[in-house]
Amino acid sequence: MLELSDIQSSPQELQDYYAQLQAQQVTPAWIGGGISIEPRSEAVPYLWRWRDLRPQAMRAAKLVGTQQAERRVLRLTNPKLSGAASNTLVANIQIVMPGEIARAHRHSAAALRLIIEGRDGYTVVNGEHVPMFPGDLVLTPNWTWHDHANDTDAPMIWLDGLDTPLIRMLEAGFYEEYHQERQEFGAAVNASQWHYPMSEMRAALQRMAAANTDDPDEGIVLEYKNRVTGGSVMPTIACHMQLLRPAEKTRARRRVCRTNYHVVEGTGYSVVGGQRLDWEDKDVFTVPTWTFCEHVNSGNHPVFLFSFSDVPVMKAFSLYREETRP
Ligand code: GTQ
Ligand code: FE2
Repeated sequence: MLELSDIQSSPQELQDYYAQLQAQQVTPAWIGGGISIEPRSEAVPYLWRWRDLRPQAMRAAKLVGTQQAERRVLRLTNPKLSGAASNTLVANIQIVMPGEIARAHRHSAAALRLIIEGRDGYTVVNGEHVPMFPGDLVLTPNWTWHDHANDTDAPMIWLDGLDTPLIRMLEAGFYEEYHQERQEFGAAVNASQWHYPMSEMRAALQRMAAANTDDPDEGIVLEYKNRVTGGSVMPTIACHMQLLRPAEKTRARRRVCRTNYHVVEGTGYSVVGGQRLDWEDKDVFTVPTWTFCEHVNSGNHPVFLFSFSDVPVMKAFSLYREETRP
């Protein structure tokens, strides 16, 4: 008969054994925490208000130059993490003032920008001039050269999303400076492979709303499709834009991924892990993995909710799950 073995050791024997193992840099796997029955995040839901962020971005622009700061960036920091909004993806606010440039470099972290304020500043991506208008999504995939410039008369402020915490976890961080401060570039290219204008996204969502073709679980939401591959915008990051009609309330959903949201426009709230986050134009909030989340438009105008997540990473390893709360 085969059975579970039942061995009663003395506490002293066990203690001596564990001490020996420790001295040999070996750990018994049967003591201490191990597996959890479902994902539990160190990170917590959190909201950053634009009305608090904007003045601090303007202050940064007074206190430090782009000579001093490679990038003049404020990292939105999850209360339970160090210097990052989520475990895999950072959400940062960057400001480039009139007449300023942010010098050219490249890195193994992938980055996106969602333009918040200012119009007609630009990023040069691998020698291509990418225009920036409010709500536009600009990509700088990993190892692409990029520099930013603002030759307008108003500040350019945007939200940066990068997979730096993931890259750090994978110990794959590389970084290189370009041999010049700026790249050479030609005429602006609209809707290039690096550029997803808000005007297109808005029109596509409004068409969906008019046709009433929304999924009851998801609502009216579109994923940005990489113009070259047809897949997620970048290998590690997927981007979505959701339209919430006035008084619309989504069903509570949870997913195995980390998601950072940005309110492009509108007023409402999200209930994230039982916590209500009231938001308005340009606020940013983070949703940890496997946390129920529902969104409500409490205003009289449509809400446009942008989000970026690490779903492609989870899918690549067959780890992705999602569910609607029954
Ligand atoms: O604009 O190149 O927020 O390299 C963090 C790192 C922005 C950028 C960030 C970066 C950039
Ligand atoms: Fe960069």
